[in-house]
Amino acid sequence: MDIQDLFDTPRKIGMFSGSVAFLILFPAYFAWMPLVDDGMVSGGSGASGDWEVGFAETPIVLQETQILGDGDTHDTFFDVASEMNIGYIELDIDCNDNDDPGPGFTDGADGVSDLSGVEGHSSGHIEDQSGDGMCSGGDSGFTLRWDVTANYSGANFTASGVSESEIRAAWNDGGLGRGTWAATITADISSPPSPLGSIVDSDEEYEITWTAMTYELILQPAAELAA
Ligand SMILES: [Ca+2]
Ligand SMILES: [Ca+2]
Repeated sequence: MDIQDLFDTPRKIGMFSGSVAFLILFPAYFAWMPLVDDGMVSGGSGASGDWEVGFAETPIVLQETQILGDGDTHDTFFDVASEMNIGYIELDIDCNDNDDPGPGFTDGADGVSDLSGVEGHSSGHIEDQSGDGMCSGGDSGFTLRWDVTANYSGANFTASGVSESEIRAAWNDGGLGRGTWAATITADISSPPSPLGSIVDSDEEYEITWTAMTYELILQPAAELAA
């Protein structure tokens, strides 16, 4: 067989070209594969290293307003069901008593939670809390907060010498915090001690805000940022 027989039809030329391509690509493929196995190409999840850790937050908010007289109570409920991790749950009560002329006789509020309907209640850091505060405007009243993910702040940080799976194990809510968060708010109305007192001020408006801060963990190898 001479060289003419190798290339005497277009089909034989095509087969020869395909063989050449295979001879070049095959060694290249096997030279590259060990890099993937070592985690040098794709960065396997088991590799330790430096990571930029961030939290992409999405708040779930429920707000209601209640007008309450002295000693009145109001039960408020917040049903939480999230596919994402829950960083924290917050209950904020705001009020601003401007009914009384002059200083003094400022109204107040107090509240106590009932977390018996929450997954993880009393198993760790999801414990009932109470609070109180004056209705002096701005960020007055009181705020209760529970970290569902332990030590959650939402602030970015750099983790050194740990694997991706170790970070993901440390930053998740463990499936806790789902269920019905409840609290009872009680109004404390103060008015001048005169027959007209209750006409001057007999109630207060309370703004009740529940927030579930959910998040997605964002991990980037620190080396890639520096490059
Ligand atoms: Ca008052
Ligand atoms: Ca008032």
